[in-house]
Amino acid sequence: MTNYLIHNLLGNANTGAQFAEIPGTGDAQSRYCSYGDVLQMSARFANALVERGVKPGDRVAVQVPKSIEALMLYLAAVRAGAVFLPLNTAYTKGEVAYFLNDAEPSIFVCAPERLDEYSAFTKELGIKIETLGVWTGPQVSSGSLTDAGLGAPRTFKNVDRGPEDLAAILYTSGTTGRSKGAMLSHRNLFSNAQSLTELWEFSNQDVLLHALPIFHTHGLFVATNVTLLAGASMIFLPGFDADEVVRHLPRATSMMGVPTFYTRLLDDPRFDSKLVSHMRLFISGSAPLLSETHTAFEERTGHRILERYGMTETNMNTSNPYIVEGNKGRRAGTVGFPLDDVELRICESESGKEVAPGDVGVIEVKGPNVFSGYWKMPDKTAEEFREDGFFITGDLGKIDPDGYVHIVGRAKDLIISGGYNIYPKEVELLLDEQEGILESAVVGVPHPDFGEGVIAVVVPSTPEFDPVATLSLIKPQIARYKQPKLLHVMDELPRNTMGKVQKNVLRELLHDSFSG
Ligand code: MLC
Ligand code: AMP
Repeated sequence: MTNYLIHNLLGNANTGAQFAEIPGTGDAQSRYCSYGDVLQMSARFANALVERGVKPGDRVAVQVPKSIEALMLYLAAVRAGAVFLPLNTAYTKGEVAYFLNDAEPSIFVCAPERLDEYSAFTKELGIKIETLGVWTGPQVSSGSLTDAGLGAPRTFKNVDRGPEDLAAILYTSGTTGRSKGAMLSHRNLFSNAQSLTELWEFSNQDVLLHALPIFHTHGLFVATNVTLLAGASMIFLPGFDADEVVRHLPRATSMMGVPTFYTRLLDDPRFDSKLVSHMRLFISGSAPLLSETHTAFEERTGHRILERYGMTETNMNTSNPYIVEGNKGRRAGTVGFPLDDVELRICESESGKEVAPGDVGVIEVKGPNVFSGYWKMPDKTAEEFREDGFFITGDLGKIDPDGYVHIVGRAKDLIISGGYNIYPKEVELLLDEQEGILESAVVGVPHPDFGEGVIAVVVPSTPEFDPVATLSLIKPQIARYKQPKLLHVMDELPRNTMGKVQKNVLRELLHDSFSG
C-alpha cells in the first residue's frame, strides 16, 4: 500500500522543476519553491504533526492566511494519514468554535495574531493549538508549527492510505443554518485532478496564476492538485489584487478565477489583448459567469473563458470543452458537458424521476468525484442521496439538444457572493436573535462586483429599531462576507397562502438596490 493521493500527485515529481514563485511585495524579492522543496517542506510539517501526536484519521484544522507554508501543511496532513480541514480566514471566533466542536480535530493551527483569541476555548475542548506564519528567514520566528517544521527531518515515510480513506473535510453551510462537513476521500480528489488535468491539457509547461483562497475547493483542490499532477508551476499570489494580476499575467499561461476576478479585470483599462495574447487558458467557476461577461471578455482579449461547474461535495462535475470554436466548442451561459467519469441527470425534485429532455429540474450527479457523506450527519447524508447513489446538488439545470448543461437557478436557498456561499438561514437566525427585530428574511440580488449581494429585510418589533446599530452588533459574530450589505425595513414580510415568505417578491422589489 502507499498513500494514494500523494503517490498519485507527487509520485513522479521532477524534484528540480519549479512548483511556485511567491512574488515579494514592493522591492521584496520573490521566493521560489521547487518540487524538491515541496517534498521536503511537506515532510518537515508531517514530522512536526506526528511529533505533536497527530495520528492517521485525525483531523488537522487550519485557519491561516494564504501562504506556501499553508499549502505544504495540506500535503503534510495527507502524508501523515490525517484529514485536512481548512477554514476560511474570514470566520469569526464563534464560527471557528462551531467547526472545532463538530470536527473534534486533534490539532488546530491558526495565525500567530489570533492565538490569544482562540487559546481559551481550544484548551476547554482539549485541542492542541499551534501557529503558522510565513517563514521569512533564519532566526525569525513566525509561529510554533513553522519553527517545529524547520527543525524537523526533511524526509518522511508517508502513512499508507487507500483510495477510500478521507483526505479532507470541507465545511459547507446548510439550509438549516448549520454547517456540514463534506468528507472527501483520496479517490474523490485524485480522480477529479486527473480528469481536469487531461481535459484542460495542463502540462509541465504551464504557469498558473493563482489568486484564489486556498481554504475552498477551487483554490485548494482544482488549482493546486491540477498543478501538482501536471508538474506545472504557479505564481502564488496572496489573493486577488488587479494590480498584481496585471503585473504577473505576462509570465503566466493560465488562470482560474471566480467571475468577480474577470469583471474586475474588465474594469481595468490595462487589461487588454496585448497583455494576454500569450495566455493559453482562462477558467471560471464557483458562481455563474454572465453571458455578457463572457462576451465582453472575448471582445476585449480574444479569449473565450472556459466555464466549469462544481461543488464542495462533488469537486468538479462539468466543464466546457478545451476546444474553443465550433459546435462542440466553449459556449457562453453553459457549464459544458459532464466530465468523462461523471454521470449527470436532471430530475424532478420530489419524485426523483428524470425530466423530459430539455426540461428544467434538479441536477443530480454520481461518480468518483462525489463525496462520501457529511461528517457525523448520516441522516442529512441520506436525505441528499438517491437510493441509486446519485447526489442531489440542489442546483436547477437543463441539458440542451447539443448536450451542454445549463444552470438556471437553485432549488436551495443559497446566495453566492464573489464565489462565497451564504445560506440566508444562518444570517436570519442571527438577525432574529437581535433585540428590536421581530423577523427577517435574507435575499441575494444582483451586485455589480460580487454577482449577488446580501440584503436583509427586517420587520422591527419596536419603532426605536436602529438598523446601523444592529449591523454593528452582528459584525463580530459572522464572517464579513455573509453580513448584509444593506438592511431594508418593512412592516411585514410578503407571504403566500401557506405562510411561507415569498423571497422572489423581495428579490424583485430590491432587484436594483446595488445597481440602480
Ligand atoms: C470580500 N467581501 C465580500 C466578499 N469578499 N463580500 C461579499 N462577498 C465576497 N465574496 C467584503 C470584504 O470583507 C469587505 O468588506 C468588502 O467586501 C470589500 O472587500 P474587497 O477588498 O473588495 O474584497 P476582496 O478582498 O478583494 O475579495 C473579493 C474576492 C474574494 C472576490 C477577491 O471574495 C475571493 O477571493 N473570492 C473567491 C471565493 C472562492 O474561492 N470561492 C470558491 C469556493 S469553492 P468591508 O465592509 O470590510 O469593506 C466552490 C466550488 C467550485 O464554490 O465550483 O469552485
Ligand atoms: P460550494 O458549496 O461553495 O462549493 O458552492 C457550490 C455551488 O456553487 C454549486 O452548487 C452551484 O450553485 C455554484 N456554482 C459552482 N460553479 C458554478 C457555475 N459555473 N455556474 C453557476 N453556479 C456555479
